Amino acid sequence: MKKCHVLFLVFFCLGFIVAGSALAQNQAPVADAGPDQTVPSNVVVYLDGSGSTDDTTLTNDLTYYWTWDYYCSPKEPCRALPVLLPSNTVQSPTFTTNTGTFSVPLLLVVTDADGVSSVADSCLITITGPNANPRAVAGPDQSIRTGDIAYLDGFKSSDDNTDTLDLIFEWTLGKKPVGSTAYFSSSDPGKIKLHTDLDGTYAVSLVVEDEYGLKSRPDSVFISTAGINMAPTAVPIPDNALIEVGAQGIINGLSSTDPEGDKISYSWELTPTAGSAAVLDNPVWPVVSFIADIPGEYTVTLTASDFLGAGDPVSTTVTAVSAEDLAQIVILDAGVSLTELSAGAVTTGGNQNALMNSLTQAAAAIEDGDVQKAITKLTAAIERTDGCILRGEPDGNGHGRDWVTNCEAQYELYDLLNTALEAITP
Ligand SMILES: [Ca+2]
Ligand SMILES: [Ca+2]
Ligand SMILES: [Ca+2]
Ligand SMILES: [Ca+2]
Repeated sequence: MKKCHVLFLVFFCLGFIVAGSALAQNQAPVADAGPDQTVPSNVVVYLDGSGSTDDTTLTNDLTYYWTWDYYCSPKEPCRALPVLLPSNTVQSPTFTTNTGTFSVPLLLVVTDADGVSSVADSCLITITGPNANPRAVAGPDQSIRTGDIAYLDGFKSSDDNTDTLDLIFEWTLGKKPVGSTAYFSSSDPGKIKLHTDLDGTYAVSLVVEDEYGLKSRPDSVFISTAGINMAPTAVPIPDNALIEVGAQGIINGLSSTDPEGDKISYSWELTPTAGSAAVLDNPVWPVVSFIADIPGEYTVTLTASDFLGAGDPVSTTVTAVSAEDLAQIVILDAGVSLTELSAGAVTTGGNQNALMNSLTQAAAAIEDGDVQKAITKLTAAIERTDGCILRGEPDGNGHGRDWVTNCEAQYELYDLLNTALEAITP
């Protein structure tokens, strides 16, 4: 009796195990209706049931059944829901959204080859209404130097349902200067570079497209390069110079300017006086020099260029004369300046005349070849106009009192008279 119970239990338990094994061999599939989707009206929606799985039947061999989870009632008016294409029994059907705004779940049930069905999975389809066109914003008009790059940014463009970063950007170069080969470059479709080459106006338009293929109106941006970048102005200094034969003529171009602050390059040309063998030491430096080997006029021409090209050439002359001529010319210049001084710039009219006499006598001594006398007269004259430069103010009463009492006037006369003195001093 006891043995019989045991046997019965064994068979009873075995029966459960066999039955359990049979059930475990085919489990129900699992449906996956794909993600929820929010879409505008009149667009094609793509459903995706390919995430469904089963233990015994391959995903592609499952039977699919999609239905809208929607029932009309006295409370809920009946709607015409979109028809799934090509049918509601394929893995991934499509449908075109109708007008109106609503949210309706879409259910997917899959069935395996043995006829075992899944629990329904749902995705929520929300139709937001008409799809608005995106708006293209190509950015403000620009003025740049010819040859520079215009940076264009379309990321101010927007749309009702497509993120700006997901818009499709189409840039078009329309109008451009005749003969231009300007071109776009870009590493990011929303931001492009226009490489300009000629003076003029470039018209660029932007069209953006949302993820449902709806395009914006074109937005235009104008890039102007006409006359924006001016050539540099060449300024050779000194304006006109007088030097002694055999001396170095030095011309400085560093005062040249460019309106946009562009880097300036220098190009110099020397036209020496007839018979001279003078050459410029380095005609592309900002400062040049040459030796004035014979008396005469030397013309030095500076052309200043920026990265776009040359400005107008500007010339200056350097006149080379003998030491005696140089001394006489500058003494003459000093004499002219002295006679022009107002009463307030000298001690007395008598002193002004006395100083003038010294200059006249110095010039005459040079003419006569009496260098020592010329030096004496010049030295005496210089003593009457040297306080400001040597001591900071005109010398007052006493030996060497200054007859010229205006510092500006002193500087000019002192400089001229010393040039004369240096020229004739052996
Ligand atoms: Ca199964
Ligand atoms: Ca849109
Ligand atoms: Ca410039
Ligand atoms: Ca003095």
